[in-house]
Amino acid sequence: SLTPTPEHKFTFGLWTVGWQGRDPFGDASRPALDPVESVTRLAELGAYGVTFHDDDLIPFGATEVERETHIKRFRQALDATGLVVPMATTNLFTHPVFKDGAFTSNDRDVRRYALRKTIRNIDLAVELGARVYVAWGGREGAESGAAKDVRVALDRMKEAFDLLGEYVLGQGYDLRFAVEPKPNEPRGDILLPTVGHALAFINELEHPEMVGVNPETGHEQMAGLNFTHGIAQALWHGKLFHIDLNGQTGIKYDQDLRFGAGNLRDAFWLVDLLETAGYEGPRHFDFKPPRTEDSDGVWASAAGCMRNYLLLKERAAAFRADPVVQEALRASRLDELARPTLGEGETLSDLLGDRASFEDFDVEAAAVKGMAFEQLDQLAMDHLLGAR
Ligand code: XYL
Repeated sequence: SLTPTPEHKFTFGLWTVGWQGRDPFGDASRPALDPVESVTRLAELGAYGVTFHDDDLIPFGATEVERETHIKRFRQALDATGLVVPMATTNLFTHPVFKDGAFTSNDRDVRRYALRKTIRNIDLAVELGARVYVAWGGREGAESGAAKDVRVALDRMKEAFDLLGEYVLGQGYDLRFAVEPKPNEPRGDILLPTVGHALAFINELEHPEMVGVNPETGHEQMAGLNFTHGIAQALWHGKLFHIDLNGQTGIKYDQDLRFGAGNLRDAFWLVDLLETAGYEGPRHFDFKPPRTEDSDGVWASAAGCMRNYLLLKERAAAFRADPVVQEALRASRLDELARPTLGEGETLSDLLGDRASFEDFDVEAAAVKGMAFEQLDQLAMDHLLGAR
């Protein structure tokens, strides 16, 4: 069905529907949105949960008493609606103190402050039931070469994740981290720019098992990469701890369109993958309703994210169930890809001794055989366009 329900596990960041439309060229085009209203409206639309940066919920600089009030109101809204908080994160980018980054700022005091700010919000995240803590390195980066010694900055980044891991273990929290890669914006170049960079970095940590990735559709596409392939590799490594879904049209500024807008075909393959690969985490939307929209447009945009996901889920399921597609998959030899290259019990020396695999292999005959990918892809297109 195309009606979102909590079972679909759709979640939204408070900062998404709450985005006021401020951009580098223009002021806010919408009034501030009360997080309590966001919770209520999202629940009405069929969402499962909400996520937040510390400062989305508790304005930066709030007193302790104000902080408690904000948390209490939010908690009441969660209780009233049944919405959950599966993930939280830290704002380490808005305040000018973070202009050179947080965990990797050249200013050591800023790094210490960033860790304290993060740890404070980790406590709150856990209190609210979060199991994943996202870390987007918003301003961890540089605009010029000598400004950042990248190898040393990575030492500091590792130090930060090791300390955060130590804290979580020490507290006995059931919480894992998810690194969110992004190639650029707001910095000229951001550290850990892609899923691949992040996966390699994680292996160097004290507790790699506690850290995975939170890839965002538009971020990989800003780097010209195939998002679905990145997600597939993250799944292959057992590292897809969370996901940020949105829309993007190629290599340009971070558009944060609603899910399904932008690269629709990649969205189709992504949903096909998530729905068949056993990913059980939230389907989290990290989008920005364009600043042209008023409040009705904001909720239409949020509803559109979920509707497009469900539409694509239907189309992808129909594609997989179609006997003609199954035949086309065989014609494209996907079943053969799934077979190990060596036979059962066969060894490397068996392969080396197998004349059929080399000396007697008819290279020319193998080379002329087509892969039949075009027929297969057109079937996908027909399903995506609702023509089958
Ligand atoms: C901005 C990022 C953030 C993170 C959370 O491009 O997507 O919204 O998801 O800090």
